[in-house]
Amino acid sequence: MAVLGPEKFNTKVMPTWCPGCGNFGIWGAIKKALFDLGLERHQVLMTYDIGCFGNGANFFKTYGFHSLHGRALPPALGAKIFNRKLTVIALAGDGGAYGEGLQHFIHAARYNVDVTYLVANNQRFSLTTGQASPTTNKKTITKTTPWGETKTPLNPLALSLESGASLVARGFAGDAVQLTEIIKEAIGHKGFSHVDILQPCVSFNPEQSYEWYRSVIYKLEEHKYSPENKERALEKAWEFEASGRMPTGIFYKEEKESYEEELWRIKE
Ligand SMILES: Cc1ncc(C[n+]2csc(CCOP(=O)(O)OP(=O)(O)O)c2C)c(N)n1
Ligand code: SF4
Repeated sequence: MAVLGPEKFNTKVMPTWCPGCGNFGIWGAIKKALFDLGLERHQVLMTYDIGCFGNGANFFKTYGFHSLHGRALPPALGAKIFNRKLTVIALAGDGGAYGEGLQHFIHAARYNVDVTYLVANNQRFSLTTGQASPTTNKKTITKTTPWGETKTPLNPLALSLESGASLVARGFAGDAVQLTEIIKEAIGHKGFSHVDILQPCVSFNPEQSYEWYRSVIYKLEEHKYSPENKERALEKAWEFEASGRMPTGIFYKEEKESYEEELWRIKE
């Protein structure tokens, strides 16, 4: 019998994403990470938001739960707290994660439940055809901001750092090799890990293209960066606003007891 590679996490359904969508790179990186970690399909639960990235519910062959908009985290946390053997990954777009589901994000980070949260950040509500999201840049013209976005974008990495996430990282959908390594570290980490993934939406966000990202990003691991210091991590989280350079990699990592570990220890 043939030994299956990362394709063992494929369903029979082919992705319906637009040709060139950044979600393809993320899809491949997640499957490779699960495979490299030696995980089997029955050992993994993936919970999904609503949206283009959330449609991954149809394309990953693991246990799955397709939740409501902004609600990928509640089923993930519930499952992990009561079945600590499961590897639990929650997936959402920036609209669901940082808009409708913002309170779940802050509290999941604060609780430090051992769940990996992968957010495909394309700076738009894309499935509904490109409205401004909480990470859309100021002055951007979209269907909901015809005269230009007036609000200041939210900084997701600074928010999860301040809220207590014990691993905080940024990846790029156009660099599947680095993204795979980041996802492996996030899944292997005990505690709440948040990976914000720069995801080009070729249909509704012409500004943040693959080329544009490649012109501003650099890798932390190539600059002798060490992720133990939260103050330093916060500086890195604000670096693009300060200097126009955008780091990718692991920003922060801290070993601390997870919520469910502590909970069950106290009970026992
Ligand atoms: C409570 C609720 N509000 C709004 C919608 C409509 N809706 C469905 S998908 C979507 C956009 C999702 O955007 P995002 O979370 O950024 O994911 P993307 O499509 O960009 O991957 C919206 C607003 C919904 N399904 N439920
Ligand atoms: S609309 Fe954007 S995010 Fe959605 S599938 Fe197309 S390119 Fe991807």
